[in-house]
Amino acid sequence: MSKPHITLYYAPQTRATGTRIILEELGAPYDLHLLDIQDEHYADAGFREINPLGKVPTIKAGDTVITEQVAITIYLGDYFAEAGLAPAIDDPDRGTYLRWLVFYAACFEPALMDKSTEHDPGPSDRSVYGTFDEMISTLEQALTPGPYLLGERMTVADILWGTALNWTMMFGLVPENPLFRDYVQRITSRPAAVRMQAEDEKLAAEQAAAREQ
Ligand SMILES: N[C@@H](CCC(=O)N[C@@H](CS)C(=O)NCC(=O)O)C(=O)O
Repeated sequence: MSKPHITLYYAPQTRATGTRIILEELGAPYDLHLLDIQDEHYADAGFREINPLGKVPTIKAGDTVITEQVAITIYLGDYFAEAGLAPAIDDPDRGTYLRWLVFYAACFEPALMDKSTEHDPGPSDRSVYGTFDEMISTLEQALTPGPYLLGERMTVADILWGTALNWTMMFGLVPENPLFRDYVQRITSRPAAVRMQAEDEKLAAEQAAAREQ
């Protein structure tokens, strides 16, 4: 069966950057649909018909719309399985892989958003992620001994986590420590991430210049 054509709805220097790095690491062919999310009208041209939240990353795989970084990551890792960056469904590592991917959306992001908006999640036993510190120390344990979430085996989950820890440490939301710093370095120094970082800087500058016209 031929693979569906992938279109990535994209804005530079956003959560979509991690998804684009994943596509590059997988060697997957894709088209880029560029959006300037700093332009208040960016979703006017029909993007909300595709994703009612107007958020990136969003992908279209053939006629199927997939939103949410984690869903997209799982989908792409499986669809481009020949790249060897996702444990198959019957692989003993599959459960751990899914665990840390879902932890990203279900615990890490809510904890960060609460922290950045100074929202009190309530007592640990009522909060979906426990406390912020418990969430961080759980992540530290997941990355110990490393070098990746599955030990010696790197997967698309590491690309998601490595790029996310990079921007969240940069914004001071996640405490810097040698474990996270080395992990981020391991992911962001890979050729795909270096290329996309440079490309993002160029795209962001072009969008800023176009906004000023
Ligand atoms: N839950 C979404 C969050 C995506 C998200 O927040 N994307 C931001 C960019 S980093 C966005 O599209 N913001 C544009 C807006 O809401 O106007 C996911 O995990 O994919």
